[in-house]
Amino acid sequence: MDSIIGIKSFTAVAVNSASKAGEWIKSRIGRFAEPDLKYSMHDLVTEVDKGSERLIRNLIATHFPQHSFLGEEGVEPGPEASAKALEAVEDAEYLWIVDPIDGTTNFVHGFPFFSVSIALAHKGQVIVGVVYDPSKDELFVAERGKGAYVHGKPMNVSKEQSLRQSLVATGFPADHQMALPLNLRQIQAVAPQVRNIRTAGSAALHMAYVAAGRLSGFWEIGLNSWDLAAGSLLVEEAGGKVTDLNGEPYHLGVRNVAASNGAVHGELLKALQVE
Ligand code: 2AM
Ligand code: CA
Ligand code: CA
Ligand code: CA
Repeated sequence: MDSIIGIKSFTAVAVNSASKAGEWIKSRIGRFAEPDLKYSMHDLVTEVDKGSERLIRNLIATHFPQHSFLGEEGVEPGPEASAKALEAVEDAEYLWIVDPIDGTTNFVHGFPFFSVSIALAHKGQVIVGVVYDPSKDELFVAERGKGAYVHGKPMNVSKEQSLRQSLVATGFPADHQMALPLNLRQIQAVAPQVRNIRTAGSAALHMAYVAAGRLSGFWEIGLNSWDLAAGSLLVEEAGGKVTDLNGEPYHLGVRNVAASNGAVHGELLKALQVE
């Protein structure tokens, strides 16, 4: 009984933090100082990313001061620093994993497809996932073993049985040396096999759309735990499948991800086997 009560209040805090941060982010569209470049000209951060993370971190700390916290803006840029930061906390009893704005480039350009992503992991397993889209005021919530919901309505993955009938999404990696060329080869392999491909710029929201049945599948390479943790639970609880590109089940260290309605997963992974 304890754990049920506990998980409920975890979810309430996650939802409350995501919607408060989302409202604030929305109020700052077009109202922020010149973005800083993090790793390259493709990697932006604004005062709004930092402010959103601070807001969420403070709200969570008020309720759960003992819990660990991993947020994108608290970590040095680059894949090595991200991997190290995750390693340092992934065995924590309770770990909050937060992307304060997923889709910063969209936020900066006023393209209304970005989200706040908040996950809670218990000993490395995601037990609560919340993704909030302030532009559409859509709140996606999942609790492990209890299903996934959009605004309180149960969500289910889509029913397509083959790639031919599938609408899938991907994301262009920021690393233009290795990852982007690989992604472009993947797109070349996948495009002829699917109905069409979308790439809208927020991995967390793409995952939520797979959970909601709006996309049959999604893949992206070079992501981090804060991009995927919340969305992974949304997809799983909506009846879908989340793995790495070798088909290994999702865990917090997965950087190259495939998510789908389950039925087209094998076909998608196969199509993605390019050099
Ligand atoms: P962000 O907006 O939080 O940075 C789009 O393809 C996805 O890639 C988004 O989820 C985006 O998250 C992420 N992304 C953007 N720049 C990145 C970078 N330099 N390294 C890794 N992921 C990045
Ligand atoms: Ca970023
Ligand atoms: Ca992100
Ligand atoms: Ca971010």
